[in-house]
Amino acid sequence: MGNYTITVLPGDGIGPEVTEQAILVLNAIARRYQHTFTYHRRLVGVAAIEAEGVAISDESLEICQQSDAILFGAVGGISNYDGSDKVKPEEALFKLRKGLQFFANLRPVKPLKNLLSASTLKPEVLQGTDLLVVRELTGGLYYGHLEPPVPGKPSEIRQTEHGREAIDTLIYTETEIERILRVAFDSARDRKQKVTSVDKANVLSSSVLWRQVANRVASEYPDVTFENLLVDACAMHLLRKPTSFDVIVTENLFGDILTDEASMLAGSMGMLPSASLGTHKTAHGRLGLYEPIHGSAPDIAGQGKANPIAAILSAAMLLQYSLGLKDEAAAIEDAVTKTIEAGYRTEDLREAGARIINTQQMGQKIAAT
Ligand code: GGG
Repeated sequence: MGNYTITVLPGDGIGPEVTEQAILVLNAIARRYQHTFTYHRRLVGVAAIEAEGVAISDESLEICQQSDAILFGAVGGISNYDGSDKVKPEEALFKLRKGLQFFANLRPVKPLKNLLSASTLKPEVLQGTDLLVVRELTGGLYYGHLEPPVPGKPSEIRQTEHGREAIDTLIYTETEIERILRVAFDSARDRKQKVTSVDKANVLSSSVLWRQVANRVASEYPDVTFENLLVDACAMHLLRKPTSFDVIVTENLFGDILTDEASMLAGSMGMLPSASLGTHKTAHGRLGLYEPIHGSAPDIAGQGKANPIAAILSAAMLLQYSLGLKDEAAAIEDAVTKTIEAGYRTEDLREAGARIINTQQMGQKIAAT
């Protein structure tokens, strides 16, 4: 029985509709276990740009920092990404991650038994898949800086005497690499004791440093099986033999791409939750940001087609990691499994014999289970 404050950032596109279902489920948990969740709703992304002129306001950032946890939907509008947007809605996420130092992004991938046939992979290849991608979240190409550094400008397109050129920089300090590797090794100790560090050390200097640090940290965890793997090989093995992985640790952009690929092992992008954690402490544990890995999918927004399960499982991670409510988190995971076992599916998981329901109905089914 406890009182907790949760900042809710629904965002754009399908963000608000999936986040509402996560709140419905959290409220069911609050009733069952007699907790009080107080929600502070704030604008982010396109919604914030239109109302406040920025992707996330300083006041919203402050409210996030004061709360026990942050529940995030998705950001992004209809854009052709040709540089014509004055302010990018995605900046909200980058500011939150950097500002609150959420350097570790945990993305579990565990296909549900009854969804094995929903994947494009054969069920016998998927059977037993249970992996965790630990994505570094506050460094790499997302946050590189120009030399000399220009504040707030990780990259640019510039005019030279030979025409235009574009520059992005990929920078990692040894400290940044070491702290994310330790998250991976510590996580592996609670799982199947295996870590795969993914890099591109045959090409990138940042990956050579990454590999040197990984080898050193690995030597401190003799109980954990360790391997280095090139990112291209990892992309292939995820489809060939996903059961060979336990914890995958990798840099920011590789982690973003590999987890979109890995989501198809679980049947859909709409199935994968995530937790972004740092070192900021709260009265109840660690401050964290919880969001589905999918984006705002503006093409299906408002049609009831979005799968809220990734958002609902993100709420379960919020209970576990930030509020320390493990039984309550397990109750949500159990309700999701049972709802899927009962044959209910959203549009993204359509298959023969499925009982197709909409976003809201899926939230209600899970909340009532
Ligand atoms: N819920 C995830 C989301 O909104 N994704 C949009 C996005 O811009 N993602 C970039 C990233 O996660 O690095």
